[in-house]
Amino acid sequence: MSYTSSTLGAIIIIAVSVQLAAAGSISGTVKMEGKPPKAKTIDRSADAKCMELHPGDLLTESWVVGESTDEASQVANVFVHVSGGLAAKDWPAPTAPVVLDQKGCRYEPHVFGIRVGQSLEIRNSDGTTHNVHSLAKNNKQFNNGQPSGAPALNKSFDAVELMAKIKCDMHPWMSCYAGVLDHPFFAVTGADGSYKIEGLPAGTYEVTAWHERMRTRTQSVTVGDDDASADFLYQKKK
Ligand SMILES: [Cu+2]
Repeated sequence: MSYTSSTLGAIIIIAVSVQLAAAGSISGTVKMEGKPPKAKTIDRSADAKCMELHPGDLLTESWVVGESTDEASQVANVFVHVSGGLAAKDWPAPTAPVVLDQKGCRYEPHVFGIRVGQSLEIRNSDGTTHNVHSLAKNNKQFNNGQPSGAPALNKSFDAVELMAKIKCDMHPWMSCYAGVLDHPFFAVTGADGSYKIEGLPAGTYEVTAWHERMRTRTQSVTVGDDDASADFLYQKKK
């Protein structure tokens, strides 16, 4: 049988509308009232290599903010995830690993999401020795030295954990955080505080934002045919 162009058009339209009905998204921006403490310059004099590897100042990463006024600041490195309302279902973890790099004596990325059972490939791109020390609470901890040029370490997490801290004992300023989930509905805010969680079936969900220096915030969000929006505003501590 041969398809006319109008039949093909109809098939394409049906395919697109099925996809739209099956998957929505939640997006928004995370801000805090006022301005956070200023990032500090890290003293790297204990390891000359770290001075070389990261020219210019190396700044603390507890507070990375985008646009910042006296009223509000966009906050990066917030882990936003669906924390309730998902139908009981297995969401197979991707076979591709999450890559965590040590570069210029800092971790890249500083905050990331990973699935239970998914491989975490830890690279050392620096010409110096790091050790990768997991302080996980729900998962087995690990502590491995990784000299310059050593092959990547492959790790994984067996259980959900919010958040598993990883640090370097050689360079005390180096830390990062992994949000370990058994589903794919999470995102980390970028430099402008924005995030987007995609592929959600229609429904009402609990969405939680985590930041290393602030308490978690949770709100209820309904995803329908349109993309839902959920902003978070951290109030100043009273
Ligand atoms: Cu290190």
